[in-house]
Amino acid sequence: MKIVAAKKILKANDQLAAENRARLDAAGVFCLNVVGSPGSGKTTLLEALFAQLKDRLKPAVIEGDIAGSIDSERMERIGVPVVQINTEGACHLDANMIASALKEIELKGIDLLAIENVGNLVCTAGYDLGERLRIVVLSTSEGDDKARKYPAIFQGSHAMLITKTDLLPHTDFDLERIAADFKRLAPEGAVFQVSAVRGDGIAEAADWLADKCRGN
Ligand SMILES: Nc1nc2c(ncn2[C@@H]2O[C@H](COP(=O)(O)OP(=O)(O)OP(=O)(O)O)[C@@H](O)[C@H]2O)c(=O)[nH]1
Ligand SMILES: [Mg+2]
Repeated sequence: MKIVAAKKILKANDQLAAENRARLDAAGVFCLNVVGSPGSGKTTLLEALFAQLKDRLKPAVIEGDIAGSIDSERMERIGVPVVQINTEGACHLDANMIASALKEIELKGIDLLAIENVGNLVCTAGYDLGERLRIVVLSTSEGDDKARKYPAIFQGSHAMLITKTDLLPHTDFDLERIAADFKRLAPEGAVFQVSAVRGDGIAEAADWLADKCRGN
């Protein structure tokens, strides 16, 4: 019985996600779902990408957190329109939450809607939000075995952004190992190596994202 119920929830989520996607497509808004562990660098990466893209794209953000509005305040500080979702314990966003948040966003004039999911490599994998693209953020301090241990989240992602490359000299993180594991799980997936604090690799990742927004 429980398995059937879980399937029903996911089916209902898929339906709502399709509606979100249709709504965003109709408004000409490209939607990006950013997933990764707590502290992997998702917000810092978005800040760096938005700075790089400021003359090319007008972004908005939905921030998903269990509690608080720290990341939304960061977005407000850089002038990006933002809606905060507090999941109050849930370890992932779902399409219904996004549908509610969309009611609070003026989509006119927005090119890119980035959704920063709740920091989690497990639960976020099962929920389509209505995005066109999903990127998984993995920092060099988390270990290069994560694609083997949490394959689902890597499998469904269009790109893996390896963050905090400035810390590489202080870790045993093997870039080749994680890239090979990701390629096995997502053969078409792109891989970027970035340091958001130093700016390394941000231009390449931003160009790729801008291309995707243009439908390339
Ligand atoms: N050295 C280094 N630190 C970074 C980099 N990117 C982010 N950080 C630091 O990592 C910590 C977490 O960064 P956030 O961007 O808040 O991480 P997050 O994934 O958004 O975290 P949650 O939203 O809590 O899941 C902060 O102290 C950042 O300054 C980087 O490229 N290099
Ligand atoms: Mg964050």
